[in-house]
Amino acid sequence: MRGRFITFEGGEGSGKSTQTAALAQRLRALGTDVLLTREPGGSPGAEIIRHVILSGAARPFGTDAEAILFAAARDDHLRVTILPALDAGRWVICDRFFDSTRAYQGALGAVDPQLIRSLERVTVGDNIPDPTIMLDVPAETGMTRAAARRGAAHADRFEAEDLTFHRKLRETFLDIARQEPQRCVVVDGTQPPQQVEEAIWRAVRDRFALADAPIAQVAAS
Ligand code: Z5A
Repeated sequence: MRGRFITFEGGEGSGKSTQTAALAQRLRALGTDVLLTREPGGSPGAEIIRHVILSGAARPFGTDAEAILFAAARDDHLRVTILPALDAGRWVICDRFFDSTRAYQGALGAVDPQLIRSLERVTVGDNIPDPTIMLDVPAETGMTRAAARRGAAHADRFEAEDLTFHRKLRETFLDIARQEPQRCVVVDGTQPPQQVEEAIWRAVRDRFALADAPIAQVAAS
Protein backbone atom coordinates (compact mmCIF):
# COMPACT_ATOMS: atom_id res chain seq x y z
CA MET A 1 0.00 0.00 0.00
CA ARG A 2 1.17 3.52 -0.78
CA GLY A 3 2.47 5.43 2.25
CA ARG A 4 0.97 8.56 3.78
CA PHE A 5 2.21 12.08 3.24
CA ILE A 6 1.99 14.49 6.20
CA THR A 7 3.31 18.06 6.13
CA PHE A 8 3.92 20.65 8.85
CA GLU A 9 3.64 24.39 8.28
CA GLY A 10 3.88 27.54 10.36
CA GLY A 11 6.04 30.56 10.99
CA GLU A 12 9.62 30.37 12.19
CA GLY A 13 9.99 29.11 15.74
CA SER A 14 6.51 27.58 15.72
CA GLY A 15 7.93 24.19 16.73
CA LYS A 16 7.86 22.28 13.43
CA SER A 17 11.26 20.56 13.84
CA THR A 18 10.41 19.57 17.41
CA GLN A 19 7.01 18.20 16.48
CA THR A 20 7.91 16.44 13.21
CA ALA A 21 10.52 14.47 15.21
CA ALA A 22 7.98 13.66 17.94
CA LEU A 23 5.36 12.44 15.46
CA ALA A 24 7.95 10.32 13.62
CA GLN A 25 8.98 8.71 16.91
CA ARG A 26 5.37 7.98 17.87
CA LEU A 27 4.55 6.44 14.51
CA ARG A 28 7.71 4.34 14.64
CA ALA A 29 6.62 3.02 18.04
CA LEU A 30 3.65 1.50 16.18
CA GLY A 31 6.00 -0.17 13.68
CA THR A 32 5.43 2.40 10.91
CA ASP A 33 8.34 2.99 8.52
CA VAL A 34 8.73 6.79 8.59
CA LEU A 35 10.85 9.13 6.48
CA LEU A 36 11.40 12.53 8.07
CA THR A 37 12.38 15.25 5.61
CA ARG A 38 12.21 19.02 5.15
CA GLU A 39 12.01 21.86 2.66
CA PRO A 40 13.77 23.59 1.16
CA GLY A 41 16.08 20.59 0.84
CA GLY A 42 15.57 16.88 1.42
CA SER A 43 17.58 15.68 -1.61
CA PRO A 44 21.18 16.46 -2.61
CA GLY A 45 20.09 18.81 -5.42
CA ALA A 46 17.47 20.58 -3.31
CA GLU A 47 20.00 21.08 -0.48
CA ILE A 48 22.21 23.05 -2.88
CA ILE A 49 19.24 25.25 -3.82
CA ARG A 50 18.44 25.65 -0.10
CA HIS A 51 21.87 27.12 0.48
CA VAL A 52 21.51 29.53 -2.47
CA ILE A 53 18.13 30.81 -1.24
CA LEU A 54 18.69 31.02 2.53
CA SER A 55 22.09 32.69 2.13
CA GLY A 56 20.23 35.55 0.44
CA ALA A 57 22.20 35.06 -2.81
CA ALA A 58 18.99 34.82 -4.88
CA ARG A 59 17.27 37.83 -3.28
CA PRO A 60 18.55 40.38 -5.85
CA PHE A 61 16.77 38.41 -8.60
CA GLY A 62 13.39 39.07 -6.96
CA THR A 63 10.58 37.02 -5.46
CA ASP A 64 9.48 35.43 -8.77
CA ALA A 65 12.97 33.95 -9.15
CA GLU A 66 12.94 32.76 -5.53
CA ALA A 67 9.53 31.09 -6.08
CA ILE A 68 10.94 29.30 -9.14
CA LEU A 69 13.98 28.16 -7.16
CA PHE A 70 11.77 26.78 -4.35
CA ALA A 71 9.73 24.96 -7.03
CA ALA A 72 12.88 23.49 -8.60
CA ALA A 73 14.01 22.28 -5.18
CA ARG A 74 10.55 20.77 -4.51
CA ASP A 75 10.53 19.01 -7.87
CA ASP A 76 13.87 17.34 -7.11
CA HIS A 77 12.85 16.53 -3.52
CA LEU A 78 9.64 14.87 -4.72
CA ARG A 79 11.27 12.83 -7.49
CA VAL A 80 14.37 11.76 -5.57
CA THR A 81 13.10 11.39 -2.00
CA ILE A 82 9.35 11.68 -1.34
CA LEU A 83 7.70 9.73 -4.17
CA PRO A 84 10.03 6.69 -3.99
CA ALA A 85 9.39 6.52 -0.24
CA LEU A 86 5.59 6.74 -0.64
CA ASP A 87 5.68 4.13 -3.42
CA ALA A 88 7.62 1.82 -1.06
CA GLY A 89 4.82 2.19 1.52
CA ARG A 90 6.74 4.51 3.85
CA TRP A 91 5.08 7.40 5.66
CA VAL A 92 6.66 10.73 4.80
CA ILE A 93 6.64 13.62 7.27
CA CYS A 94 7.85 16.85 5.70
CA ASP A 95 8.77 20.07 7.56
CA ARG A 96 7.30 22.71 5.18
CA PHE A 97 5.93 22.12 1.67
CA PHE A 98 3.87 24.05 -0.88
CA ASP A 99 1.90 26.12 1.67
CA SER A 100 5.19 27.84 2.53
CA THR A 101 5.56 28.94 -1.11
CA ARG A 102 1.95 30.17 -1.13
CA ALA A 103 2.62 32.15 2.05
CA TYR A 104 6.21 33.44 1.78
CA GLN A 105 6.47 33.98 -1.98
CA GLY A 106 2.75 34.34 -2.79
CA ALA A 107 1.07 36.39 -0.06
CA LEU A 108 4.23 38.03 1.34
CA GLY A 109 6.36 38.21 -1.78
CA ALA A 110 3.46 39.28 -4.02
CA VAL A 111 4.22 36.62 -6.63
CA ASP A 112 1.27 36.31 -9.04
CA PRO A 113 -1.12 33.58 -7.77
CA GLN A 114 -1.26 32.21 -11.32
CA LEU A 115 2.50 31.61 -11.29
CA ILE A 116 2.25 29.95 -7.85
CA ARG A 117 -0.56 27.68 -9.15
CA SER A 118 1.36 26.81 -12.32
CA LEU A 119 4.47 25.89 -10.33
CA GLU A 120 2.35 23.70 -8.04
CA ARG A 121 0.72 21.97 -10.99
CA VAL A 122 4.08 21.18 -12.59
CA THR A 123 5.93 20.12 -9.42
CA VAL A 124 3.32 18.73 -7.00
CA GLY A 125 0.51 17.61 -9.32
CA ASP A 126 -1.67 15.12 -7.46
CA ASN A 127 0.81 14.58 -4.64
CA ILE A 128 -1.13 16.65 -2.15
CA PRO A 129 -0.24 16.09 1.52
CA ASP A 130 -2.93 15.00 3.94
CA PRO A 131 -3.08 16.11 6.65
CA THR A 132 -1.13 19.36 6.87
CA ILE A 133 -0.51 20.34 10.48
CA MET A 134 -0.44 24.13 10.85
CA LEU A 135 1.42 25.10 14.01
CA ASP A 136 0.07 28.44 15.13
CA VAL A 137 1.99 30.83 17.39
CA PRO A 138 1.96 34.65 17.59
CA ALA A 139 4.77 36.16 15.51
CA GLU A 140 6.41 37.59 18.64
CA THR A 141 6.57 34.14 20.27
CA GLY A 142 8.08 32.48 17.21
CA MET A 143 10.64 35.22 16.65
CA THR A 144 11.70 35.16 20.32
CA ARG A 145 12.13 31.38 20.25
CA ALA A 146 14.08 31.48 16.98
CA ALA A 147 16.36 34.28 18.20
CA ALA A 148 17.07 32.42 21.46
CA ARG A 149 17.94 29.25 19.56
CA ARG A 150 20.08 31.13 17.00
CA GLY A 151 22.22 32.86 19.64
CA ALA A 152 25.00 34.88 18.01
CA ALA A 153 24.57 33.30 14.55
CA HIS A 154 23.35 35.44 11.62
CA ALA A 155 19.63 35.49 10.79
CA ASP A 156 18.90 33.86 7.40
CA ARG A 157 17.06 35.44 4.42
CA PHE A 158 13.60 35.11 6.02
CA GLU A 159 14.48 35.27 9.73
CA ALA A 160 15.77 38.77 9.03
CA GLU A 161 12.28 40.02 8.02
CA ASP A 162 10.45 42.27 10.52
CA LEU A 163 7.53 41.68 12.88
CA THR A 164 4.94 42.97 10.38
CA PHE A 165 6.12 40.35 7.87
CA HIS A 166 5.85 37.54 10.43
CA ARG A 167 2.39 38.70 11.60
CA LYS A 168 1.10 38.67 8.02
CA LEU A 169 2.68 35.26 7.55
CA ARG A 170 0.72 33.86 10.48
CA GLU A 171 -2.54 35.26 9.06
CA THR A 172 -1.76 33.77 5.66
CA PHE A 173 -1.26 30.26 7.08
CA LEU A 174 -4.54 30.60 9.02
CA ASP A 175 -6.29 31.75 5.80
CA ILE A 176 -4.99 28.69 3.94
CA ALA A 177 -6.32 26.48 6.77
CA ARG A 178 -9.72 28.19 6.57
CA GLN A 179 -9.82 27.63 2.80
CA GLU A 180 -8.86 23.94 3.06
CA PRO A 181 -10.31 22.69 6.35
CA GLN A 182 -10.35 19.03 5.21
CA ARG A 183 -6.59 19.02 4.66
CA CYS A 184 -5.35 21.47 7.29
CA VAL A 185 -5.39 20.97 11.06
CA VAL A 186 -4.50 24.07 13.09
CA VAL A 187 -2.72 23.28 16.37
CA ASP A 188 -2.00 25.84 19.09
CA GLY A 189 1.81 25.86 19.24
CA THR A 190 2.01 28.07 22.33
CA GLN A 191 1.25 25.15 24.66
CA PRO A 192 4.11 23.19 26.26
CA PRO A 193 5.75 20.82 23.74
CA GLN A 194 4.16 17.66 25.13
CA GLN A 195 0.67 19.15 24.92
CA VAL A 196 1.33 20.21 21.33
CA GLU A 197 2.54 16.69 20.63
CA GLU A 198 -0.64 15.20 22.11
CA ALA A 199 -2.88 17.46 20.00
CA ILE A 200 -1.01 16.49 16.82
CA TRP A 201 -1.06 12.83 17.75
CA ARG A 202 -4.85 12.86 18.31
CA ALA A 203 -5.36 14.48 14.88
CA VAL A 204 -3.15 11.95 13.07
CA ARG A 205 -4.37 8.92 15.03
CA ASP A 206 -8.01 9.79 14.38
CA ARG A 207 -7.47 10.55 10.71
CA PHE A 208 -5.87 7.18 10.04
CA ALA A 209 -7.71 5.18 12.72
CA LEU A 210 -4.41 4.20 14.38
CA ALA A 211 -3.90 2.47 17.70
CA ASP A 212 -2.53 4.63 20.51
CA ALA A 213 1.24 5.09 20.92
CA PRO A 214 3.29 6.29 23.90
CA ILE A 215 4.25 9.96 24.06
CA ALA A 216 7.58 10.51 22.29
CA GLN A 217 8.98 13.01 24.78
CA VAL A 218 11.27 14.54 22.18
CA ALA A 219 12.91 17.38 24.03
CA ALA A 220 12.54 20.84 22.47
CA SER A 221 16.07 21.72 21.32
N1 Z5A B 1 10.57 28.97 2.72
C1 Z5A B 1 9.96 29.73 1.74
O1 Z5A B 1 10.07 30.96 1.76
N2 Z5A B 1 9.26 29.11 0.75
C2 Z5A B 1 9.13 27.76 0.67
O2 Z5A B 1 8.49 27.25 -0.24
C3 Z5A B 1 9.77 26.98 1.71
C4 Z5A B 1 10.48 27.63 2.71
C5 Z5A B 1 9.64 25.49 1.67
C6 Z5A B 1 13.43 27.70 5.85
O3 Z5A B 1 13.91 27.93 7.09
C7 Z5A B 1 12.96 29.04 5.33
O4 Z5A B 1 12.55 28.91 3.97
C8 Z5A B 1 11.76 29.50 6.11
C9 Z5A B 1 10.66 29.67 5.08
C10 Z5A B 1 11.35 29.64 3.78
N3 Z5A B 1 12.05 30.77 6.67
N4 Z5A B 1 12.02 31.20 7.78
N5 Z5A B 1 12.13 31.85 8.70
P1 Z5A B 1 14.42 26.81 8.07
O5 Z5A B 1 14.17 25.46 7.51
O6 Z5A B 1 15.82 27.13 8.40
O7 Z5A B 1 13.60 27.11 9.37
P2 Z5A B 1 12.05 27.18 9.68
O8 Z5A B 1 11.30 26.26 8.79
O9 Z5A B 1 11.60 28.59 9.70
O10 Z5A B 1 11.95 26.57 11.13
P3 Z5A B 1 12.63 27.03 12.44
O11 Z5A B 1 12.79 28.51 12.57
O12 Z5A B 1 13.86 26.20 12.56
O13 Z5A B 1 11.59 26.70 13.53
P4 Z5A B 1 10.66 25.45 13.83
O14 Z5A B 1 11.21 24.21 13.20
O15 Z5A B 1 9.27 25.78 13.53
O16 Z5A B 1 10.79 25.34 15.40
P5 Z5A B 1 11.72 24.40 16.35
O17 Z5A B 1 13.13 24.35 15.79
O18 Z5A B 1 11.04 23.14 16.64
O19 Z5A B 1 11.66 25.28 17.66
C11 Z5A B 1 12.28 26.55 17.71
C12 Z5A B 1 12.72 26.82 19.17
O20 Z5A B 1 11.56 26.88 20.01
C13 Z5A B 1 13.61 25.70 19.75
O21 Z5A B 1 14.55 26.25 20.59
C14 Z5A B 1 12.62 24.84 20.54
O22 Z5A B 1 13.22 24.24 21.62
C15 Z5A B 1 11.60 25.86 21.00
N6 Z5A B 1 10.24 25.30 21.11
C16 Z5A B 1 9.65 24.42 20.25
N7 Z5A B 1 8.40 24.15 20.67
C17 Z5A B 1 8.20 24.86 21.79
C18 Z5A B 1 7.09 24.99 22.68
N8 Z5A B 1 5.94 24.34 22.49
N9 Z5A B 1 7.22 25.81 23.74
C19 Z5A B 1 8.38 26.50 23.95
N10 Z5A B 1 9.48 26.41 23.15
C20 Z5A B 1 9.38 25.59 22.08
